Amino acid sequence: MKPVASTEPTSTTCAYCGVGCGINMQPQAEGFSASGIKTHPANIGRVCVKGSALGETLGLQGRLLHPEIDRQPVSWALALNTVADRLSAIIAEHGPQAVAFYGSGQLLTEDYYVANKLMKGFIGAGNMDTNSRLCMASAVVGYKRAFGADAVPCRYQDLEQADCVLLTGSNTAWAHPVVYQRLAQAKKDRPEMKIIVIDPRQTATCDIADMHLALRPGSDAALFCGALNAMAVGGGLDNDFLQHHTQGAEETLRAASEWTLARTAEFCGLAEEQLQAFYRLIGTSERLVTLYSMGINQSSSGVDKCSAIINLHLATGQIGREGCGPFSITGQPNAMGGREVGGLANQLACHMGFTQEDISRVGRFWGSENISKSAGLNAVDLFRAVEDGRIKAVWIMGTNPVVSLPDADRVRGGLARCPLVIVSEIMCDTDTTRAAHICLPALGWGEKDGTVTNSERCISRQRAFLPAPGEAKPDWWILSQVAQRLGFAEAFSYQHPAEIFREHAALSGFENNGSRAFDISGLAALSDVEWDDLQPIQWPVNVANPQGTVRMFHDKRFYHPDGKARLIAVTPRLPLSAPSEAYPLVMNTGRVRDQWHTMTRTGKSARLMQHLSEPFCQFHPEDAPQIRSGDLMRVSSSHGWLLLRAQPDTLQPRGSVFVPMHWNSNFSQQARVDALIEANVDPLSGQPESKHMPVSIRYWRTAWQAELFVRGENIEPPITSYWSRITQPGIAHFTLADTSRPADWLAWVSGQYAIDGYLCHTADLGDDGYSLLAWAGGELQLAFYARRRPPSVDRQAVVAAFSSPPGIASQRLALLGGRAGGDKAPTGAIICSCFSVGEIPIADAVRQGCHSVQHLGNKLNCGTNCGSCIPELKKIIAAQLNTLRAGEAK
Ligand SMILES: Nc1nc2c(c(=O)[nH]1)N[C@H]1C(S)=C(S)[C@@H](COP(=O)(O)OP(=O)(O)OC[C@H]3O[C@@H](n4cnc5c(=O)[nH]c(N)nc54)[C@H](O)[C@@H]3O)O[C@H]1N2
Ligand SMILES: Nc1nc2c(c(=O)[nH]1)N[C@H]1C(S)=C(S)[C@@H](COP(=O)(O)OP(=O)(O)OC[C@H]3O[C@@H](n4cnc5c(=O)[nH]c(N)nc54)[C@H](O)[C@@H]3O)O[C@H]1N2
Ligand code: SF4
Ligand SMILES: [Mo]
Repeated sequence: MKPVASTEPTSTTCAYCGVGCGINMQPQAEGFSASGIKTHPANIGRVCVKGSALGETLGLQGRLLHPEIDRQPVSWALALNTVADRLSAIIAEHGPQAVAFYGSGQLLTEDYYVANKLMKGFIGAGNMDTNSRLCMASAVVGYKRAFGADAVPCRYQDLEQADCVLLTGSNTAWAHPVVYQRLAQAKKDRPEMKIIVIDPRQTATCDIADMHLALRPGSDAALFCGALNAMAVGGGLDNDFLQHHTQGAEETLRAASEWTLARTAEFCGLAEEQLQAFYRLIGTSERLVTLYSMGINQSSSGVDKCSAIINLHLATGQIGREGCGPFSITGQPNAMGGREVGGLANQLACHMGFTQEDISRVGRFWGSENISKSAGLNAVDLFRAVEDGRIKAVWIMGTNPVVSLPDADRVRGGLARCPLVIVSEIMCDTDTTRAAHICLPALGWGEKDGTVTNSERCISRQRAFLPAPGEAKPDWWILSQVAQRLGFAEAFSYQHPAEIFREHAALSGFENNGSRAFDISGLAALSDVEWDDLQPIQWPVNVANPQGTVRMFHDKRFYHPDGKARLIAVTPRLPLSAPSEAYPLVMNTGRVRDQWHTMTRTGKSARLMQHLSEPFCQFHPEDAPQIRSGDLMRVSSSHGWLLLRAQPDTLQPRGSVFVPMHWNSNFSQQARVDALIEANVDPLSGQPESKHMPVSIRYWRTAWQAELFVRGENIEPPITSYWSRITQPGIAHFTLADTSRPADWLAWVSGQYAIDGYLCHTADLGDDGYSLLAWAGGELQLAFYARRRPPSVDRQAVVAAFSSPPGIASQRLALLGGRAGGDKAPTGAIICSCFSVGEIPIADAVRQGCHSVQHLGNKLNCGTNCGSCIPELKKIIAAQLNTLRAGEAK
């Protein structure tokens, strides 16, 4: 492996999404800069804002650096012995079914393989599941039902080669930005290419769409059945393909025939004309790709939705060719790797299941007679079993279930009752480590070495370029050490991740003979050096396909025993929970552009937090006219409530609100959205319906709102009913609010922070508010601005004053008013995170004549790097032009 402290760039794979971009990390005088690798097939040199900010999230603040038992640091020896002893005792007393592992698509393949092998092969229970249950489980079952294998038939290039791309349940612009950039470029190069976005919300992705179908939430299966029926009626089927290469067409077409234009339009809440136009576009496209993501998978009928999509592709022969295919895009950097090793509880290993044959085969390969004979519990059931005591020990690695699982408070309650909770983490204080008895410090991205597989089945290396911090260790090492102490030394004697990779590759080819899609036996003989140098390669990689270049299903042979694909007749169903009088709106949840999941990593970057800095709820203004922008609002479901910033938005469909999934309880008082969500799951995949929860919303009356800046790290928020933390370098920054006003502001602030003895400048605005600047040694220590409404504070100016205090009285006075002294203009919310360009200068530039994204880019640089902000730039241009025109019309 590369010597640490080299001045050469390290080529690695991005830590974030399933696009799996190749990234060069170049050492700088201070830290590292990230840039896209031109030869990587996933991104061809591109990078998005999260990728380009990777260097900013490498700091060690908040890291878990030592093993801990009951939150006290202990030696590795003691931690590992304790884990092994306590697991052994529980297994001895209650049997192997009493223990469970819960892993993550953010583990590397090598880590994942060892975890799965230990649980399913040696402890002998099936209870190893993963957060991919919340993410890809429905897509996996959809593929397996259709093809007999969990094999994604597409490449990113197909998106560029298609005549028509359907993006359904995917906010590609924000969640898979480099794929979006590639699509946007392809559309520019070939304007005749059609892009259709299917999403109840009008998202940033709609910016490049020729058509947006804002369908009724949860109605996608009907839309695709309707499309299939329209193809059948209009003569658009590939009958030859259906006859020779598929089964199930007859029943499927019969079931679809009920989805007439009128019925589909009614069910989906779309106009017949729009549906007709949609069918026409599909029908006239030689090459169709359907890219689908969480709006499809996270559903109580997610598998059927996947099948409805795949049916359309099989019936029209849009598969196994260039520019075609049903393409489920993965979320996490190694979601696909987890599927390969068998990380889901219903898989055994390497695309094998729990058939007698597979159990025997894997047992012989691993040299174990104790292979689990049956599938284990999937994530939701697993945490229910933790709650009701069937599971007495759970080991959580690389995921934060107290934030991300539905019914999250119940998950937290279950963990609190569990006799043994082990958490392998990179961060010290997460909602999940708070529930742990034993915390094990893992190496993070940039420190660890291994492989990941992206959405297009491309295996790439993640390479270390940083020294191991503290006592942190690779996840595979931690697992192997525990396995050895459990008595499985021989099977877990790994010294190097390449050994694990070779074993995994060998198992994939073991007695395979073309029967299993996942076969990377061509990589089983890599030397350590070859593994280290491994260039991105798409599986399968075997004798028949040594370079990984052969297209999946090009020969129209599938993995069912008869070699034929299956069409599956489906009955479209709406989500399980319907709105009611008490909870009349539906809450949709998902991602924002610049944050990753539960924010344990992206939350460290001040730059990434400038885009959307508080947890929010978007709703159509007519659904709650009494709630205005700048208010706080309470969002309640039958399970709990949240306090969020109100974002009325006419682009939000009536009847539906949107709340981001990201904010954890380190970042906001009451914003863990999964605490509100019922754990309704798909009966076939066990995947929860995370995008559809009936809620009510109401105005939350505040007596005051404030912004607070306090010098220092690890500063606790003050005691208030609402707070939210905004990352700033060296400063704790909070937005605050409460329902009653303290009698004495100074006493209130000094009751929370030690500012006694500091020089205080204050401005008492009576009922309207209060400002306070506290100084010590000539340096600003604390700044506080309370107002009746959200105070208008130039955040950059206040943050800057902490490092360069204003020299003259007029500037201090300006600072007390929350403004920069002198002529420095405020920037407002940051729109372009790459160049930190704010909303105010952008709007000013539009008013001064920059009426296109290109113009704005020339003037301010915004949108010229990763391009993720282009949809928002367009929105600002449109809004400003509207205002200008309205002004002219008067
Ligand atoms: N910035 C950022 N990028 C990420 C991540 C992140 O945390 N942050 N996470 C990664 C991960 S793990 C994943 S899984 C992916 C997820 O990527 P996406 O699935 O693209 O992201 P989401 O925002 O969860 O949801 C996508 C869209 O589904 C829509 N939707 C909701 N209900 C329905 C419906 O009934 N039908 C249809 N057609 N659409 C619906 C939502 O309105 C939303 O716009 O993103 C990956 N990339
Ligand atoms: N309401 C709602 N809920 C959702 C979703 C949604 O759209 N809506 N999306 C779901 C989806 S698709 C997903 S994928 C999940 C994601 O949810 P989680 O997996 O819970 O989210 P992360 O924040 O990525 O958690 C990863 C954890 O692993 C830690 N970590 C990072 N690197 C390493 C490492 O190398 N080793 C170890 N041991 N730990 C590490 C991080 O600090 C972090 O705490 O959320 C799901 N939950
Ligand atoms: S698109 Fe995804 S993989 Fe690529 S740089 Fe952005 S976050 Fe990383
Ligand atoms: Mo995901």
